[in-house]
Amino acid sequence: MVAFTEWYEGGYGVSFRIKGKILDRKSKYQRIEVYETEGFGRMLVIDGAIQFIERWEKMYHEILVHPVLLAHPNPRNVLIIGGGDGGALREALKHDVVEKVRVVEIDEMVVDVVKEYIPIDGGAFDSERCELIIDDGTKFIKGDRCRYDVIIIDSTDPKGPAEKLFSIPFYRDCYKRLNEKGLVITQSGGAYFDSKLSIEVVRRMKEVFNKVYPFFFSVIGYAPCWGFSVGVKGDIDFLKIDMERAKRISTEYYDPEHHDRMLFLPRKMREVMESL
Ligand code: AG3
Repeated sequence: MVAFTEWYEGGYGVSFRIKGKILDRKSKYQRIEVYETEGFGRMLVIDGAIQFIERWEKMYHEILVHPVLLAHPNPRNVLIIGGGDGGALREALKHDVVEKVRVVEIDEMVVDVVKEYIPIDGGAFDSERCELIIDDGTKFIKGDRCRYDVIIIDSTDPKGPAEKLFSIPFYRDCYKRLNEKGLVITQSGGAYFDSKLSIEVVRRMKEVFNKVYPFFFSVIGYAPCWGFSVGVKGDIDFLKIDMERAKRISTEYYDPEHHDRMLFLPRKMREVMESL
């Protein structure tokens, strides 16, 4: 039996049986691999970390995109940092009020590989509402003069090129680039096998944003209970969403009817988060 396993601290593994390796390339920034899994389609792995599996990627991309877009009263301008696979872009474009989505991906090879071998963007990169920029997100945001309603940080983990995307100076730059009111969401590691990261992201975001909402959602392919953290600028209440707009969007995993329940945290985690 051939399997691919991603190991977490302490020896916890996330494993898939595979039919074969489709691709193994090194870019300027990272190692990119694509596998054919036995039962769930293709899988993208970057520097040994599972990024998504075709069959399950919506679990992550829906949760990363819809809660923040529906909590914003009028999200017209969206910035995605990372997200070179186009999954978050595809979900963002489902919102008819969104006029423009700019994707800033550091590694062009990710875009090319996914387009050719696992095109989950479903044509989203060809949309007139999308602009793809190949650049380092931290550098880009410093020189950027645009304002956004929502910023989505769809990055790899904070080892290697993505490390700066988890820093206070970067969160400050995001805050500056938001309109008067706005939201930022970032993936923030597993609740149990990366808890230090989940906690640290919230601590750092609290230094910058007016309000921070951490939550966890199970994403097949990642460690159990994957972390997401939302930072709010202005007086947006992340617990309230626009149900009218929600009705116009089809989802498999994110359930607008139970939006607030998504913020339930395991007890210890809640206590830690509240103490920050
Ligand atoms: N988001 C990657 C989430 C982090 C996965 N981490 C891990 N497996 N250790 C980027 C890919 C989806 N657009």
